[in-house]
Amino acid sequence: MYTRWHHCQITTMAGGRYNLIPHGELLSAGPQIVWVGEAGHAPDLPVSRRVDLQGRLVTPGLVDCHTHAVFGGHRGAEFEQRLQGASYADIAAAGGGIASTVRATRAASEQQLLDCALKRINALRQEGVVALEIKSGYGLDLDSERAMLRVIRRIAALLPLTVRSTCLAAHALPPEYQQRADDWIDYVCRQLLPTLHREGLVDAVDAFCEHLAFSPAQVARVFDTARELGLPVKLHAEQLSRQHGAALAARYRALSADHLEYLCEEDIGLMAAQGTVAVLLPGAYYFLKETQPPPLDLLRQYGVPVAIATDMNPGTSPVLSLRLMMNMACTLFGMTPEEALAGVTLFAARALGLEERYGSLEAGKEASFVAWDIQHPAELSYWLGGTLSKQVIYQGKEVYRDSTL
Ligand code: DI6
Ligand code: FE
Repeated sequence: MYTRWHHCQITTMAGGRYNLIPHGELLSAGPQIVWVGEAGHAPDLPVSRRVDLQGRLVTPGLVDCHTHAVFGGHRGAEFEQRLQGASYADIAAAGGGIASTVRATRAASEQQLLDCALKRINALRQEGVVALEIKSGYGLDLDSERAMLRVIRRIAALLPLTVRSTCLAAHALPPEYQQRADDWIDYVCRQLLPTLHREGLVDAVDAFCEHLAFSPAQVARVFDTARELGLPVKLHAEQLSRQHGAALAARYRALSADHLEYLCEEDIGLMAAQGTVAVLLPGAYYFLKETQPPPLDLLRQYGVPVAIATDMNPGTSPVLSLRLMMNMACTLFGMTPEEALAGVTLFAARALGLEERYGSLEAGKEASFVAWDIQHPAELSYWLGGTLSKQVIYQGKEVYRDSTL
């Protein structure tokens, strides 16, 4: 039996473009889209339910393709220190930074980790997010990484949204391995990753390639292990300095390379050739008061697909709004609102390997979409702060509606 969603404008985002249909209609069967197009042109199918969307603007459900939403504690005090002049690297060198969140995460129970993550993820859900990625990487020992990944699986079971779990054991050196980075990488490759993969907790593997984290050679070992396990990879690359992590990511056919402020043209060419998505994270750029923006014009020139994400994390991007990231991608990086929307739909889905199901409204994909009480899709990047009235449909069912509708 079919559902007919009618009386709406539709922004399909097929091919990463608005493709605005002013008088649109969508047919779904169970969780799937059967047809999208102009009202009055739908195929003749036995419709059992009609939903009047009251002239709202429909977009694909949003996808947040890079978050660290599960962690203990917060780093408000470090924010104060940074405002007084301390740098992110200074704080990390003094035992703060990622290490302080590792302490708080290890000290928290799974239930505590779950409870605070749910609050943050609900903020995203209420903004129209239907799929997201969550990384581990604040446990940094087998039991604590497992706890984080289990919490990620529980979030997926509890909420109506799709969650990809990424193991980021190569995020920072655990306190037990100071000055022994190669030993930690050894342990991650021989023990930690294979074990957590065997337990069914890992969908992808990430690493932090940076002068204050891991070298390209160390990351390559992690990627070799991921390859042996049959897991896709992605990389935090060129965020604070140029390490050519993006080239490494492309060579391993990574789903994405993320951050990329210090990315060079040669590596952009490699990403383009391998289909690696560039994930830009304007929240971290803003919060760290970075002054070097990612090379957007070159990414465009080479035809690299660009996604936008929150990077929701306690240290560099305590961001609870994906729409705010769309705005910042426009104001800080020079993206167009159409590119920003493609960045949180089609290309974000591609960065998670979920493009078959999410990212655009086309027959065969999931009926997971948002009906916004706005007139034009550029408004999604334009309005700052607050909420936009909307209803969120996930796999053919309404899962959220603002009381203001
Ligand atoms: N890059 C980031 O921006 C975050 N992790 C990463 O690899 C920072 C995480 C933190 O400071 O807690
Ligand atoms: Fe990150």
